[in-house]
Amino acid sequence: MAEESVFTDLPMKRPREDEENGASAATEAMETETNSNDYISPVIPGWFSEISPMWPGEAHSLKVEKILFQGKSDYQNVMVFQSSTYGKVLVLDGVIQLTERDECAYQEMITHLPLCSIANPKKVLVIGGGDGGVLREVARHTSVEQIDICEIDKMVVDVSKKFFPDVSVGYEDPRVTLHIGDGVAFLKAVPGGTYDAVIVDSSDPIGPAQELFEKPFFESIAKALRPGGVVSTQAESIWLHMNIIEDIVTNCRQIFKGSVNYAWTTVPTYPSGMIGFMLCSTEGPTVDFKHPVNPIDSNDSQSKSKPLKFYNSELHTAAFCLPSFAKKVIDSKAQS
Ligand code: SPD
Repeated sequence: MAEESVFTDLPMKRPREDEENGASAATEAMETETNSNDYISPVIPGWFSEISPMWPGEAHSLKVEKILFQGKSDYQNVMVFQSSTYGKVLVLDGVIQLTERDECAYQEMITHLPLCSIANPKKVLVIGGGDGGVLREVARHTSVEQIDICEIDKMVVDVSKKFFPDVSVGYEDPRVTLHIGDGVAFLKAVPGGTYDAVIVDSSDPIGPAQELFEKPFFESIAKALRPGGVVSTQAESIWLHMNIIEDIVTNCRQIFKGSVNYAWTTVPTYPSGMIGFMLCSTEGPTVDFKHPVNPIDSNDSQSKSKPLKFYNSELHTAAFCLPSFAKKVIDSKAQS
């Protein structure tokens, strides 16, 4: 079984109850809109509607069969419900994190895009990703010897282990060590050049994940990576968040002196039906993300775990093809 540790020696992110003027306007707006009825839509009874200032004027809805869990951690509201058509759904602060039906697209792509782009990854760090799905995917790589994960919210880990066994199965891999704590503080304490790959599986940049989208965090990642090491981070939607993506690309271009790329995948239950990833490498051996050198399709690891549902080498290369409106903006930021 995986080891577990709780930091005592690192500064912890302050829980939301302690926030004075620190809560963002966006967070406050969301709480105002959604604090009644625990995110079950007042408009269509029996449906969950995902309402957030991050996608104003729209709200994807899922029909609820049964609410299985509702809790409030030190950091966020946590809910699990059984939906009619997407299986069980994990919701944090009113935002869908995963559904049993389409989680494979996100977890496989955010993991295999970086790990299939370098030969023999050995040490991997996951920031966030408390549900364990990214761990499940990292564990497919037989070259990997050490998998560290730093998740701020223990309730997410516990809830995933109880309600999402096919996702949290990642924790059963003996190479995994779980650290409960603030990913920003964890990374600052990592000795330079430690990891071959860092995967940042965060929620959206309001609430506990806000700092995971800021420049100092990316600087810490670059320091923690070996030369030619790779990072993959959740990088939002080209339909909804071009301003966020522009900032991330600008920061990454300044920090990662290897390559900087935006890739994307379809996820039906995420806002706008898609989500993107920033794939960057540090100075050192060249990483050509668009042409995987470490294919997992033929990897013998699949005989020990369930087959991949979504990722393959063709999708890997296609994920970097962008619609013209996004390509124009991202390429211009990448060159500046
Ligand atoms: N808009 C929601 C983005 C959620 C990204 N993280 C999902 C966690 C799945 N492991």
